[in-house]
Amino acid sequence: FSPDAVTVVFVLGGPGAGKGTQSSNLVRDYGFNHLSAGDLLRAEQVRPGSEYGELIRTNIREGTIVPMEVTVALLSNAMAAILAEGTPKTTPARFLIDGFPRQLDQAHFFEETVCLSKLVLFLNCPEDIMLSRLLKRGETSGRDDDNIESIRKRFRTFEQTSMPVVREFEEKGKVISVQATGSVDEVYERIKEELQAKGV
Ligand code: UP5
Ligand code: MG
Repeated sequence: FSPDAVTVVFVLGGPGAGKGTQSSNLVRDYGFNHLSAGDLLRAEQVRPGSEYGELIRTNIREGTIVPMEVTVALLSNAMAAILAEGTPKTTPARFLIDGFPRQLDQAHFFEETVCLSKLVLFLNCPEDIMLSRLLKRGETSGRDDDNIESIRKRFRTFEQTSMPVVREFEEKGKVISVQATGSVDEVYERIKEELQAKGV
């Protein structure tokens, strides 16, 4: 597909910051299509015949990052499928890409081979709050990485590997940073205010 056909907003933030939750709000109110890199990887992990199942499983459990070729292919295929349906709610079609890019080389590779991002929504949340959200979700989520060992590893990867991505986009003036503490509604109000200020 042509880069002109799409507007991409990356949604970044630590594990449990609320990327998926707030993306759902934005889909409802702004006509975005939501693509969660983690959800796409989890679906690929269990897809019969996938050659990446074991690779994805191990990386998710260890909180490390799946090789970017796998993730970028899943994302661009998902975008192409939505465009091929021919029913985007807006022109250009708006995509929220949640939980990607998590490493500098992924950001560069995506923007060189798929399209440039317009904005980055960064959900800024302290670890203690993310930890309690994830432990609570872990009681029912069935996610392999919602346990204390994996959560600690995810936090480390986020700080060491993913925060540099946020900083690089910040230097380019693309980041909307929102405090992700408080209730879901409070966070969403802050997001809407910031988007309005940016003319989205
Ligand atoms: N919740 C949300 N907001 C709340 C609020 N304001 N107040 C109270 N509770 C709130 O929310 C987490 C939980 O908190 C939920 O129970 C929610 O109800 C509650 P959610 O919206 O799910 O947060 P999110 O930021 O989406 O958390 P998630 O756990 O999905 O973040 P991760 O970044 O850890 O997970 P992701 O699925 O993106 O990635 C998983 C793994 O996949 C990675 O660790 C990595 O191994 C792999 N991966 C890659 O390798 N490459 C990629 O590009 C992407 C992923
Ligand atoms: Mg998520």
